[in-house]
Amino acid sequence: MQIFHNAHHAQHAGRQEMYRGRLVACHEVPQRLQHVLDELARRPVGHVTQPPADLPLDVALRQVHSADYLAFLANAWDDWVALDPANAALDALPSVWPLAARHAFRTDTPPLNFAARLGQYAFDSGTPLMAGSWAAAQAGAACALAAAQAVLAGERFAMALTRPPGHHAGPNYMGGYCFINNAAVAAQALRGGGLPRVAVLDIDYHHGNGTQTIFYERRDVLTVSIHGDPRTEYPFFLGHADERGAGPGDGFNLNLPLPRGSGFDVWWATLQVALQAVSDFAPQALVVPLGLDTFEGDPISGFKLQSAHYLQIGQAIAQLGLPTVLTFEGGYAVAEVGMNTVNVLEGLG
Ligand code: OKP
Ligand code: ZN
Repeated sequence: MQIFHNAHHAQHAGRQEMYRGRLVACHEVPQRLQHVLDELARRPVGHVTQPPADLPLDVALRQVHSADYLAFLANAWDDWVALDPANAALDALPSVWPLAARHAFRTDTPPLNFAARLGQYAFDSGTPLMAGSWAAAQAGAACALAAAQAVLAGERFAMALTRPPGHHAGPNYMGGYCFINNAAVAAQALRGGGLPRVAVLDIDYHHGNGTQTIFYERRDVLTVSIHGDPRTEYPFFLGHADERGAGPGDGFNLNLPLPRGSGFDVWWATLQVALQAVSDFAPQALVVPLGLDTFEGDPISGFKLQSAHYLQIGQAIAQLGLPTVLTFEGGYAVAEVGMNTVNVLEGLG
């Protein structure tokens, strides 16, 4: 398999995220990716390479994100520093939001103040934006695009090995450590390459709210997600079982929330439901937003999967028989994330 590695990922290295009234050290750290690369050096299950420089990235980004959001991201760091030169020493975090409520706040008159603009385009205060975040996110999207192109060219498996992750980023917002939705970029590129139907199977601990929303009204991209029940788990405000898609996309979104504390037996049984839904859709390709935060040792998540289970998960994905792009999402047990990731890749066969 081809593994496209984001050589620019470390330009994004947030210092602190807001958590329950205090700033805590970021969980989504550059060492996560380094551990995967180190494990791949020990167990070379694929060819680690970098995306070509001449990809049509801007077009690919505009197919899944709005132009105003992309312009916001491109200028965000400069605007943050312009707000106050002292901000150059700080990560940008939002602290005010246009909460959706009747007769309350307006977003039809875009604010000029950057602190307000940050709140307009970010849905949490856990996603620090810094000088290199846009460059790192763009280079990551290039990995996703390259992985899709590799699959279109006949590769059975390809992976975008990148951070920051992507599955929480929506059409016009960042959040959940995510800026650009790499899985959506890959799925859309597979569609653009002429495949009529593409399925997304999100197995990160957290609901892939961004991917769901991007494809919610479409029947050409099936989105399936197994995740912690949003009644108790992040991102809280999306990911319920009754979200089935809308308009022409009605019936083409499947959420399989599980209680915090679920172990492998219930997770595995739920995976069979997800795999059956993917099979029934009869797609020509699959995208797997791969989070390793289902691991029992994950510090911010609540499932209890063990390292050996990731081999089985890889095998089950491979048994679908589909050309598959994987994107690297969560997984915050940093010392184990390399082993668990490469276990999935080894299981693919
Ligand atoms: C991103 B991905 C924990 C607070 C939760 C957001 C979690 C984002 C997860 N202290 N903060 O889906 O792994
Ligand atoms: Zn996650």
